[in-house]
Amino acid sequence: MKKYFFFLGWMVFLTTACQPEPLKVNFPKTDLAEVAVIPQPISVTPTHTAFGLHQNIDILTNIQADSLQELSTYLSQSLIAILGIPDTLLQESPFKIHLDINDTIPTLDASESYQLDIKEEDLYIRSKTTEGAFRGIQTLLQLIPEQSNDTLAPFPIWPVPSGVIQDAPQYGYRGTMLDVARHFFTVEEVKKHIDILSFYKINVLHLHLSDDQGWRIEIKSWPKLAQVGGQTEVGGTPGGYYTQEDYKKIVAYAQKKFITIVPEIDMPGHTNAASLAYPSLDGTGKTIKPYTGMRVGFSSFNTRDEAVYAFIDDVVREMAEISPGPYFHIGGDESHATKKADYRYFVERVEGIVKSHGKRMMGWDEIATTNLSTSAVVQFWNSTDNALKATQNGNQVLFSPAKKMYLDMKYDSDSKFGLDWAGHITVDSAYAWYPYKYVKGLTTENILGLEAPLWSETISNSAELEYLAYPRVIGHAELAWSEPEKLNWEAYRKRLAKHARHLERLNVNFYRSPLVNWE
Ligand code: TNX
Repeated sequence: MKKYFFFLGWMVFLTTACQPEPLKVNFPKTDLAEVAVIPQPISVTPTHTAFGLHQNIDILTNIQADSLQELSTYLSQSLIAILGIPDTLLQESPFKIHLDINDTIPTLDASESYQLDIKEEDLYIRSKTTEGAFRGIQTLLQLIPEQSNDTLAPFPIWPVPSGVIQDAPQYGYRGTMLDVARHFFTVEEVKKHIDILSFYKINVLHLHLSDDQGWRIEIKSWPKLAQVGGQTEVGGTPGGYYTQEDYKKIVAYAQKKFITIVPEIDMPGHTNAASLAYPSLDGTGKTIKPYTGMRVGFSSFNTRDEAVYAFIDDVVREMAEISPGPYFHIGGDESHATKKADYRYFVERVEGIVKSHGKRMMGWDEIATTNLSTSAVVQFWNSTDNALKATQNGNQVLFSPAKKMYLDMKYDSDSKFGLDWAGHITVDSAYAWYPYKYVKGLTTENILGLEAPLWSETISNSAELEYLAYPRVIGHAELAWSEPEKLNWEAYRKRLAKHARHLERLNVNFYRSPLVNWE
């Protein structure tokens, strides 16, 4: 059993021996139920003492598996960063964090469920899968007090309140979308976003990789898509694109944080950049020029040209090869320059292509007006009719109603960035609603999950992205994870206030909404 240990800085000064002194500490009374955890767990049972987190902690894993060793390293690195303690050194300690993967605990049925069992000298993170353990680690990181207690021992201790937490998500799909087409975001910017999202147990990042203003992913069989289509963005600034190597880096980074990347190639509308690169794709007959404005609905592929489907087959194949997740998103929104019958024909053909490459098709809610197979996922953003039509057809619906979940809507008229066509979305309005009650006739069973889209017409860097996304997406993360009976704005508001320290540590430029008394 491989073990990871924390360097015991103080010991080096006190003694050269490698045995830590027994630590007998009288912890002040703690209350696990008082700690602000977001998303709120299913059950929290305090036992009013504490686990003495300090520099010398032994992290143990119960089975030999590379994935668990990786997780153990991730946990030790996270603790080093949060506590600001020296790097690891192999050293035994009576204080142990146990990463236990166990198939037999009945309360841990779902793949993401976990249990934290926190005692004075042992802290157990139990789960059925490494994914569950990763979610449990996020909870543990939120339990660490901001300040160490330096009076309990000759070295700092961060007392983690003791007790038991049982947890599992409400929805298996808890996502957010980033539009890298209207403005390009670098690999590093996307990685930073992933770090913050994973802290709140978000498990899907949907990348909107193409639109009228830009094509952002290298397709080797059609190189001009990125080379020509990738040059522009909204406002006329230089765009950019991901090479396939870049994209793989994003996918791999996300995977380590148990986030699935969903690639979207938007079509048959929103295709000006693609048609700029290869004018034969166009179905509007207009001269294609670079587009850097903010209008929608003017472009279309030629849906009756076989060569267009050969092109799409190449694109989907190349994307499927570098996207390990189960989904491929075809867009399908606002195809106002495509005739209705052509649109239907197009979506049905493309669903066949997506399936032939082993992926499950996703599309914006307009695709519900076509003849879909039941495996397709309909992303409800605008039309409740389309959402209902989807469920009547047996399709699962991904919830992204613009009035509640569009992260690109302004908070209020003073917001520095954002649009307002779906209204202003305050932090409480984004949180205080129930997805399963939002569309009459739709129940929890019809809902695959939630996804908060961030369109990027008005934002172009991490600071602006974070201003719009945070804290609203944190509320969406709780809506998607926690049981509906637990959702309560007043209680959430108080917990969110206590998360300023976490967001500051993660260097997030979050919007300090006046509705929250930030601590
Ligand atoms: C609608 S939502 C769009 C996007 C825009 C967004 C701006 C959707 C499927 N289409 O093309 O960027 O509004 O809020």
